[in-house]
Amino acid sequence: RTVSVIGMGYIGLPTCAIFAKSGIDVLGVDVNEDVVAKVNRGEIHIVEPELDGLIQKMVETGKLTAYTTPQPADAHIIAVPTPFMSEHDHTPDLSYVMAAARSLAPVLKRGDLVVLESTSPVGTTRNMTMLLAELRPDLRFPHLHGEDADVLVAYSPERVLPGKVLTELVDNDRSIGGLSKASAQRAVALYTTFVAGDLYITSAESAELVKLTENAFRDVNIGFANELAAVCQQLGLNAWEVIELANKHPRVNILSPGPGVGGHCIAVDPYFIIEAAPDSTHIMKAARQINSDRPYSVVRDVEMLLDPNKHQTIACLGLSFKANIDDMRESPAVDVVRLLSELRDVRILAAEPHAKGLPKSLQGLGVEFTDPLTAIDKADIVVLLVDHRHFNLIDPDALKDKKLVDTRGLWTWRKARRTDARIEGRNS
Ligand code: SAJ
Repeated sequence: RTVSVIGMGYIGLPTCAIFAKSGIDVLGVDVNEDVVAKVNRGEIHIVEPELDGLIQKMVETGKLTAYTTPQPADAHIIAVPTPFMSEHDHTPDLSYVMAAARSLAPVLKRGDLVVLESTSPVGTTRNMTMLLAELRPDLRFPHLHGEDADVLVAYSPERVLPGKVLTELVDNDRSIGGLSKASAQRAVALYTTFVAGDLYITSAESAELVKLTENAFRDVNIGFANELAAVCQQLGLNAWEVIELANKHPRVNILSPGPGVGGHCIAVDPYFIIEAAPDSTHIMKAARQINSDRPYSVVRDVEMLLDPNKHQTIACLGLSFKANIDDMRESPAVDVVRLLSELRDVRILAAEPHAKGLPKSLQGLGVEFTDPLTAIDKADIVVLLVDHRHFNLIDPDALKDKKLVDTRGLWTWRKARRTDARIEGRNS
């Protein structure tokens, strides 16, 4: 049996590795020639724990081979990006999915299974199938021929967390949305080769919305935490303390405030629901607004601490989009540093222990890259942007004479909490 995976990115490449590990011959496909050449040398172009060794082994044993165009196979998985059009136009950009379908169409044959894994607006799997049917009038597809189709089509979204991809791919439950019963069953048979979690069958449209819903849920909950942070700031209270104590309630579980929501999914996916149902998405829209305004409110907090008569140094700690990873793309921390660099009469020092230098978007803005302790030492104001474990270990004495903007509550609450008295419950 052969499986081809179209798109060897953050999801596609680990998926290639896991299928190959379970004994299937895998054909990895990517339009980027460098990626293909790299994979065929047993190397990888993304950072993900334990992926490099596994890819190397699978290529060496001949289980994984990479190509620049789709190849004949029994099952084809499409795992390409679905961004939105631009920063100002949040309509989904489906060109990668449709281009993948176009390139796949010529190699499709009777009995093949096609699974779309890319996060997609509701209806994409069906639209993609319509395109395949147009390009291959000699084959029957499930949107027209139901259970009598020649090619089976399904949607099954990944839900893995960057940094834990190889374990979550195996352990997480999965939704499988078939365009027909037979499609769903074939997709279930495919994923049982490596998924240890449960597989739930539904329609392609429901599965599409399930994926979007998961990330919109998280965005709304982070939005609630960020709104609470603004309320607490107005009332002179510590948001992290309020949240921690509210979370002692057995049915309350508030997430953590921060400088905004980054990454490639949570700040994007809610728009796919909002676009589809603009009149019914008040909470999702509000959360998006709150979360995308956060970098500006961090800058306002810094401005309040600035002395207008002095040239001051601001140390920004952390540039990645979340704790303990090196990924600085779509990072609210990077947005904050960029906005701070526009202020007058300030020197900006940025530190990111997981990186060797500034990301491209901060180069040429006068921002200096340095290590955290040097940045703190030279700073009048220290802005903590990412709750890396590394920053937890910083000696509080180093921060003693500094003005602090702690966007993650790492120093101002978590440290204080350790020394606070807690009255133990009777059963403890
Ligand atoms: N964040 C907060 N406060 C929190 C939690 C997160 O401000 O309490 C921020 C983070 O700092 C980061 C952003 O939100 O900037 C997103 O981080 P994340 O850890 O919530 O999520 P991602 O983007 O790494 O991965 C998410 C996951 N989705 C959910 O948890 C519902 C993952 O399971 C998905 O597979 C992934 O999106 C995806 O690919 O869709």
